[in-house]
Amino acid sequence: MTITEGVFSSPSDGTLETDAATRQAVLAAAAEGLLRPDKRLPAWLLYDARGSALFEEITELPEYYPTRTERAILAAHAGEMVEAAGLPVAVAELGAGTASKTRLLLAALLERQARAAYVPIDVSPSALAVAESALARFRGLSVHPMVGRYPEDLAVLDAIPGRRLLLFLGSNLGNYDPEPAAALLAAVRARLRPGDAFLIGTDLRKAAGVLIPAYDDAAGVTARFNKNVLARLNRDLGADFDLPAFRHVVRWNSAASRVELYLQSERPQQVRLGALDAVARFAAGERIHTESSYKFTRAGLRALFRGAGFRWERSWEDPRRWFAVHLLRV
Ligand code: AVJ
Repeated sequence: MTITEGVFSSPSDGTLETDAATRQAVLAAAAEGLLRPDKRLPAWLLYDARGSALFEEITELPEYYPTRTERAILAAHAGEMVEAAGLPVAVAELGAGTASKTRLLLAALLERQARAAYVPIDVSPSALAVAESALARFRGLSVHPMVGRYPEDLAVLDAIPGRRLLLFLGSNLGNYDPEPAAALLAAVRARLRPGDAFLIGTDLRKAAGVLIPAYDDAAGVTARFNKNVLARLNRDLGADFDLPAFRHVVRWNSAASRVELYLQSERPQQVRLGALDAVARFAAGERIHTESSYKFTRAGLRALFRGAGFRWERSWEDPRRWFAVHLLRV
């Protein structure tokens, strides 16, 4: 297959730090999120090179069940999943990261078709570089990494000819509030063609006693992951956040069915946002909302998928029913 060159910004040429387009988006996010009473930052900001490496560490924590649960579902059913998608197929993935779980699907696919294309799309060039080198030993696989965000950069899917299997794993959908989540799914749906398949992994609602430790681990890795967003703003924006003056706070919001991550200012302080030529003011105890991680119900998911114009085909779950992977059609 051929993919139009130039559509992709390759992670292997140039620096692994923030590119110009991403830097503009960082500035816009800080301007919009930090100069207001209810402070917030978009979750994608967490994934610079260090944030992506810390997230990989999170996936290995004993308390963080989603990655190993989804991996077990994929390990048990990868063959069925790719066959259900319909072969031959080219694979694309939103938020691919290092593609550590995707390798199970790609291996199952390459047992059934000799050659395959894989287009991992991610905001983190360093994570994509890891994915690319890990996949180099997969015979017959051509990898075309793409640095981008979604829904903004979904047009890249148009360049992939033939039947496509689009992956959206890791409950990455859970980072989106209900309205943007519905809009993202509708935008994905609009890019897919008849015959394409959409495989999406979603974390399910469960006891707060399981959820909270998954985001507030004993080793403090998630706290470092969360605070790293401030280090990123110091670098990309020339801000002067004092990291020790902020505390990692995790809440389970049952009404909204989401885990909420915050950075709480431990004292009154002013932070200069260099490139924005502005100052963010914090009262003692004031928080920045840095991430939400929605936990879905089956009924909620069915409504969300249907509302976006998808046809649900089947789901796979782990025995504890903590996580689900769904195959959807246009
Ligand atoms: C990558 C969005 C699925 O919400 O569980 C993990 C991110 N943040 N620990 C999640 C995350 C803190 C993760 N997702």
